Amino acid sequence: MYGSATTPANQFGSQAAVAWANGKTCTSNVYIGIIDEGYMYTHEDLTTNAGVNPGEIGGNGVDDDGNGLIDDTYGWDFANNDNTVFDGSSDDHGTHVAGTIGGKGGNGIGVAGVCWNVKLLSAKFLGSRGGTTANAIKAVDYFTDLKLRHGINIVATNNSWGGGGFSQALQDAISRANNAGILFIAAAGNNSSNNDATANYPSNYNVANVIAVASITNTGGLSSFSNYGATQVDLGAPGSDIYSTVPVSSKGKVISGYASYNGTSMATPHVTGAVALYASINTGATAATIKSALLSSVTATPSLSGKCVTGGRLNVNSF
Ligand SMILES: [Ca+2]
Ligand SMILES: [Ca+2]
Ligand SMILES: [Ca+2]
Ligand SMILES: [Ca+2]
Repeated sequence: MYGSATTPANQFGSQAAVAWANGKTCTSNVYIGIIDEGYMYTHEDLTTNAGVNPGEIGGNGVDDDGNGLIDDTYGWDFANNDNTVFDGSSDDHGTHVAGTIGGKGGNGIGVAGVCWNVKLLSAKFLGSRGGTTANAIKAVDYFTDLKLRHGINIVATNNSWGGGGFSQALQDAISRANNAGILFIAAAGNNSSNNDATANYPSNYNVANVIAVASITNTGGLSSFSNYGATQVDLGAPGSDIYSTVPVSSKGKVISGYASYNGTSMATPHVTGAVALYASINTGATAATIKSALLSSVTATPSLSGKCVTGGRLNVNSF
């Protein structure tokens, strides 16, 4: 989250803390869909930013909003087909992603996400054995439906996942999200490989709303694990040794905790948080406008030159 003018300073940080110092701390009128594991919406540093489906009354056993899902208050668990999107300490990856997007800022505890005030919603499709493409499609369409039928201001989904070959059905779902004005921000993958040569999905889907994110280190290098691609990856963002929220098992209970993770999964939510921040300031900006502003505001970075479309890294403050 550091930047050139923070203490400590790190020019290779996302510059989010510079944006905060300039008064850009987000507003809660923006929703982000997390397509991942579930996330710990009761976490001490996430609960303030836990979004709820406004059309659904929780706990009454009735599908109030008519989307076919009963009591989908915080989202839906497509992996287990139930309404508990948080199922314990195994939902650590999703919780880590959530904290980078929208850990509550300025509350004196834990971490701060790029977007201090945001509404997070969950479409869980990853479980202990991964997830299926069929459930990924349901997860993408879940948010598209919430936006189209309820007018919820969902500006982007965070997709810190990958695997499987090309799926026309998944591409069609991403296109439906595109038509609904929802950006699809995707991890480039962790195989140290070139996505132009070997396609990585979903980050390689050729739909206008897709933004593919590589990972950089705190010294500005391409992370050793990170995929890249001069035409198939858009930009870099911090993804090595990222400290964020996790659930922790302790004495038979699950409590709020923090941990450092590595991956393009961790780079991606920096971009998603930045998109949320931009959307909160530029109310009504279209997905195309947001993407264009994002990609034109990067900081040129030698390690990313020729390795991604922009040749640069996320700069939250100039975005
Ligand atoms: Ca429902
Ligand atoms: Ca209900
Ligand atoms: Ca569940
Ligand atoms: Ca905090």
